[in-house]
Amino acid sequence: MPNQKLVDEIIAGLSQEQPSISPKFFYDEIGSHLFEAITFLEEYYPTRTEKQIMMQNGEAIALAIGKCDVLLDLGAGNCEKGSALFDTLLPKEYRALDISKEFLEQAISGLQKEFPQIQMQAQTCDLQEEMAFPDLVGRKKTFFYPGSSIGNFDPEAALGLFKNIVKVCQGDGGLLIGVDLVKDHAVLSRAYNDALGITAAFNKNILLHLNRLAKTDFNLAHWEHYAIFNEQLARIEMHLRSSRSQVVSFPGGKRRFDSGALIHTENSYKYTQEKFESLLMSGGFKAVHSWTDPNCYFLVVYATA
Ligand code: AVJ
Repeated sequence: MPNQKLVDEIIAGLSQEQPSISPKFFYDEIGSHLFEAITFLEEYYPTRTEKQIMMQNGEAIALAIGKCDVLLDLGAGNCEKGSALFDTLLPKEYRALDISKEFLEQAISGLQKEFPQIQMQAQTCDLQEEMAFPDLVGRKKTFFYPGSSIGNFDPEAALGLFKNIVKVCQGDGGLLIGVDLVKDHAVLSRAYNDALGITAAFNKNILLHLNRLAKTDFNLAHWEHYAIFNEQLARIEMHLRSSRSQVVSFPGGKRRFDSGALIHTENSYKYTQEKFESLLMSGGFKAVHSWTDPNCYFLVVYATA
């Protein structure tokens, strides 16, 4: 059964004067694979740069974190990044969280065989909502939020997530997080306008996902990928642009789009190290340790709760 709450959210977003779709809807099965393909593109530096930072500073990161009782992987997906931490952090328990449990359960059943000593559990979680872990009270938590997924949140919403994590940690544990840094605009723009058109396919695929989820009737032939760096707000914006005047229908309504009309699909905020660290501190974290790459393209931070 489709999740009525998500369907309502989609219809409300499309009905706004400035229509938008939440980037969480990118990640159906095809979208998840297209994102994985993006991470292999020469133009898309974040994933490989973060991995490089993690590998080169693994010991220092483990030292900053200390004992890890429960590892909570936010937006775990295929659990590849989270499980890469097992050998250095040695968590007793691994909690994989994501918007859909299907992917997680597959990933976890494979991992469980490889790491029988770690207790594992999949849990659905929408990071736009308040998190609570009543079954983990009193246990030291290490939250893991890699990949600059935090860039999808407005700074105010990111602050809300940080406060939520600090609250749940109860003065023990913290957050290991990766974030993309402000850099040369051409480098940023290329990362979201790759020559192969994978990012364009990733962006347009959100409409196929909506057609299934919310029974909309988007015709992909009439939408174009559009991504720009908004310097004022320090964010990449992705949009879908209507290439002609058209009407899109959904159960209970329809919407007209003029030629050139935009649907906003994603913000990807970029930070300076100073701004990001001070946002974490404003969220209530007590200390931050940061690591970057030689080009200062990406930042990994451990924030102590
Ligand atoms: C997964 C949110 C970090 O913002 O770079 C990649 C998603 N969008 N190409 C990003 C994405 C277009 C990605 N995040």
